[in-house]
Amino acid sequence: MKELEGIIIAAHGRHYVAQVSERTLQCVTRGKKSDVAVGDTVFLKATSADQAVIEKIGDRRTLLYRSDQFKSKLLAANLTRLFVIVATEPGYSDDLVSRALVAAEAAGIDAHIVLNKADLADLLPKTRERLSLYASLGYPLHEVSAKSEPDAMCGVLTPLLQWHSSILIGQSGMGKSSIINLLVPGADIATREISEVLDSGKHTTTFTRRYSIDENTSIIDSPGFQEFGLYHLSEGMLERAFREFSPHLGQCKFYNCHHLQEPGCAILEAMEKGSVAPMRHDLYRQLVHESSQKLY
Ligand SMILES: Nc1nc2c(ncn2[C@@H]2O[C@H](COP(=O)(O)OP(=O)(O)OP(=O)(O)O)[C@@H](O)[C@H]2O)c(=O)[nH]1
Ligand SMILES: [Mg+2]
Ligand SMILES: [Zn+2]
Repeated sequence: MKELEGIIIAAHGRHYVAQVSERTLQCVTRGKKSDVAVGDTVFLKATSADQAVIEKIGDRRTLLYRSDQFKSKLLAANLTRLFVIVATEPGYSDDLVSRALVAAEAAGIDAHIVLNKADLADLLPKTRERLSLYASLGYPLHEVSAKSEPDAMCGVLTPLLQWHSSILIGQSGMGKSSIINLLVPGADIATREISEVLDSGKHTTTFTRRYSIDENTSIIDSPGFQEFGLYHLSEGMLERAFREFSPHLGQCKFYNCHHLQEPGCAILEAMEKGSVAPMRHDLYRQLVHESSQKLY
């Protein structure tokens, strides 16, 4: 059979769905391979009218992934922009927000933060205050309410999506799917159809799904995460993924400084002076530790 070229639009474990022109095909990889991500360009061999085997993956522009001690898990390929979605309620974890930002930096993906559920007014001042740290680092922060101000929300986000391959990531319940359903009319229906194929169907998102908005614009919904391991990032990658470190890199007394406890460390000095947040440095320390624990 002839080779088909498609794009992976959904992934659930080792099962994938590819879009090939107007058709969607269920795909598997050969053997035990699971190195395919949503957003990948793939070359397929059809095995029936609606099934195919992934023969080859096209070159990737970017690759977003998580990892634990033993293996890495691909989140999406060819992204150019990432939105970390947080909400007034349920509460979000700063550790996870920063991890997502670090992952984006390391992958070369432009990161924004979206504060959803701004309609929950009681919680808004406190949440804004907590998020000011990221804004001070230069991450654009957008305040929206998918529920009470859907048009305003689309007005803020739609221009940011244009010409980009974007993903929404964040913890469960922050409103990622609610936002996507407003940005992509019909997304919920498409999701339900794929849920049947991939065997889920619950309210919470259980698989990663890409929607095409136009030829040059797409957006990916992803399941909420509770952890975001970054064992795959080396120390050298980590120090560059914390953007507030960059003015100080190369200024330490020792050229091979780990920025953990070394005398004359410019990053530690910056933290003492208040220009590096202790919370961010704690995460850096934790990630350096994770990096040293990697077993693959
Ligand atoms: N008050 C309020 N509730 C909202 C808003 N946006 C979404 N919600 C509600 O928040 C809940 C979770 O929304 P989802 O869109 O399913 O959240 P999600 O981030 O996709 O969650 P997972 O798929 O589990 O990761 C739903 O009950 C939504 O109705 C908002 O702007 N304000
Ligand atoms: Mg969801
Ligand atoms: Zn240092």
